Amino acid sequence: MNFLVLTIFPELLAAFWENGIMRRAVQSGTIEPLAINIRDHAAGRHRVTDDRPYGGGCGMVMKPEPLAAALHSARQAAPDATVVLLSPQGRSFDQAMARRLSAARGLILICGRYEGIDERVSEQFVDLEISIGDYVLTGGELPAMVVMDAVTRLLPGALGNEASAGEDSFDAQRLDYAHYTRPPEFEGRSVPEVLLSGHHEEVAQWRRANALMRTLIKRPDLLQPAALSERESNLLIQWRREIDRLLHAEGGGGPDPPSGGG
Ligand code: 4HQ
Repeated sequence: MNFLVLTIFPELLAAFWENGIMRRAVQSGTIEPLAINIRDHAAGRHRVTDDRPYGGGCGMVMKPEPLAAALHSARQAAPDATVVLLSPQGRSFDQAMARRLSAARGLILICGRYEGIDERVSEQFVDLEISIGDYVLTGGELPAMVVMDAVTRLLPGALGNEASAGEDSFDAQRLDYAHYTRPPEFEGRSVPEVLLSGHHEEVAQWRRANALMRTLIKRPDLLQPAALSERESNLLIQWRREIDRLLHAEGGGGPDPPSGGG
């Protein structure tokens, strides 16, 4: 997949593309990334890319002409690519959107700086406006990297192991289960016994239950009752009974509080 990033700071992307799974994806031809310096498409001796806002006020706005010219050159490299603008006004990025984008013919990612880009560029050229979250950054480069990272690991061959991306917790609307590696005891804490047992079906059961419990405790908003399997509904009912039993146990006050100490 072609990733064409329009930015005034192309150096920001180099480290991202030159390391880890992104680097491997470049080497295997899974992705073909290119940063296009908007300044290279700006006119005049000073190659100015920003200007003062009409109507006054603080901050600067990215001029439309250099952006349009940079976009034109990106379109020549990838005529069928989806044009994405990274901005806080965009639709919230999530795993489902990453999945949809992984089927695109390519992505042209426009990274604004300052107060953002001239609205007419957005109206004229942008297919999709994406926000990576409700906070304000200094530029669209980090959001563009977030989108490319999430999309790349979904492309065939990018992770080496085809199963990995398909087993993602968010595709199943669940958090991941807890992971452990050696040593079997660390600072007095043991790895759950069942994971050392070699019983694959029991391990799988423990992981499903662990993922469900973590989701219930940490992100209950993810649990859609309709999306629960019968096995999961039964687990939830069982846990609720156990919690009720503990809350209404004789003595009323519940178990003794922890002693502190540590
Ligand atoms: N910005 N998700 C302002 C973001 C942002 C976000 C990008 C800040 C664009 C001009 N982009 N510039 N959050 O905060 O995507």
